[in-house]
Amino acid sequence: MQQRKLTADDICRYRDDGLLVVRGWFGEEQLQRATDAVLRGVRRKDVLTSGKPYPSPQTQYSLQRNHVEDPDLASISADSAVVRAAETLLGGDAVMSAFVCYLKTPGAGGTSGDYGGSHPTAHQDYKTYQQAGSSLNWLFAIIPLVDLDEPTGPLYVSPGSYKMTRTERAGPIHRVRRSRGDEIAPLVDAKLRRGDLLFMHMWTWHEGGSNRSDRDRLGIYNKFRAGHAPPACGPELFSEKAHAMVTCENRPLLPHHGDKPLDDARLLLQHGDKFLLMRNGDGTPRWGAPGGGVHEGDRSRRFDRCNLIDSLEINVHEQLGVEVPWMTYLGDRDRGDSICRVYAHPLDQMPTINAAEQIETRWFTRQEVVELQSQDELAGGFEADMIDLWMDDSFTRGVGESKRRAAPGRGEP
Ligand SMILES: O=C(O)CCC(=O)C(=O)O
Ligand SMILES: [Fe+2]
Repeated sequence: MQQRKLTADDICRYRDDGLLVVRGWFGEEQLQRATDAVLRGVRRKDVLTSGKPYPSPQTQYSLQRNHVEDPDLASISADSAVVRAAETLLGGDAVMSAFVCYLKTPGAGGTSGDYGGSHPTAHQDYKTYQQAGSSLNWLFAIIPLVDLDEPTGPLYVSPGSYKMTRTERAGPIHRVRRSRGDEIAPLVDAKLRRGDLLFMHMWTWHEGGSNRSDRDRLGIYNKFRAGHAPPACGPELFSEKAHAMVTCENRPLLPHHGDKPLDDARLLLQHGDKFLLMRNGDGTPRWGAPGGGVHEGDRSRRFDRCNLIDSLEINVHEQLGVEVPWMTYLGDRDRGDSICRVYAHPLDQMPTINAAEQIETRWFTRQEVVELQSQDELAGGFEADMIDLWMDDSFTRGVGESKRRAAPGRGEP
């Protein structure tokens, strides 16, 4: 095993190129255990393969999220030297936002083009509608488990392409102007080999080649994000077991976890120093944030089941007659049998509220919400906490969108 710590030169290269390949990072024993774990994993029945058992030809198998419960996948993913290096590049504490492993059998195709439509084959994975992709400070830690050579399907990357994407501050959030595929430098083969480690910036354009060899193409494609840069469309929840297993020097790396269903989503609507709460004339007289249950569109996806923005858009429109084009994730609250997810949306102008029959609305200051809480007049009980989270400017927040709005008609993920 060679280098396990980034040098000043590595850090400069990452800043210049938006990617860094460190050769020979992993030892053979760790690689073999991970490889065996992937092969165990793809034989499981719950793997996402459109029902084709491994090894069917021309098929991509994905191990995601709770497959990290396999100890050999957990240990390579939470490898402390990898996490420390990710923290150096992210500029702060890192958490794991996605565990992903792909295995492509011979004949499987390459990755598809960008969802924005500006490149036919390459893409970048900053996406306002995708759980890990919608954070504003994240990177890939890619661990090829075979040589990604010409026949097996290289990973092509566009050095420096991340610099073409720009952000601008818009009040409490940042907006991203994603670069277009025709603005970037040509893609080159990253020449990844088994044992290497690739760090890749969230805005770097890339493309995975098709597998024209006679063996499997496999690797781990994890995402790490800065702890203060939550995913704008809401994180996936890992199992409690995964949460307990995936730690780095005793620090849990999976902050979003829970085995209960996410079945409620609420919106904190802010205008100036006021927040809109509503109550239902025929129900309990408590005041709560608008929102409610999860609609079919958000339930039916296999991936990104935690993006509840579409449901919330629908519910808020029904309740208040207000169109909310985007929102940003704040936090989750345990409600006993289930989990409630809360988003926020700031309004520049006071909206016209056309509340549904029976619904009463009122704008409250934070202090008034705190008073409602002390009088036990809040429906959720977490409304004041969420206001405090929203006002905490140590977080870097972006725009979260429903998939229906951001990428209509696009397949998974
Ligand atoms: O197949 C590959 O090597 C690239 C996969 C990819 O684009 C991704 O994981 O985001
Ligand atoms: Fe990608």
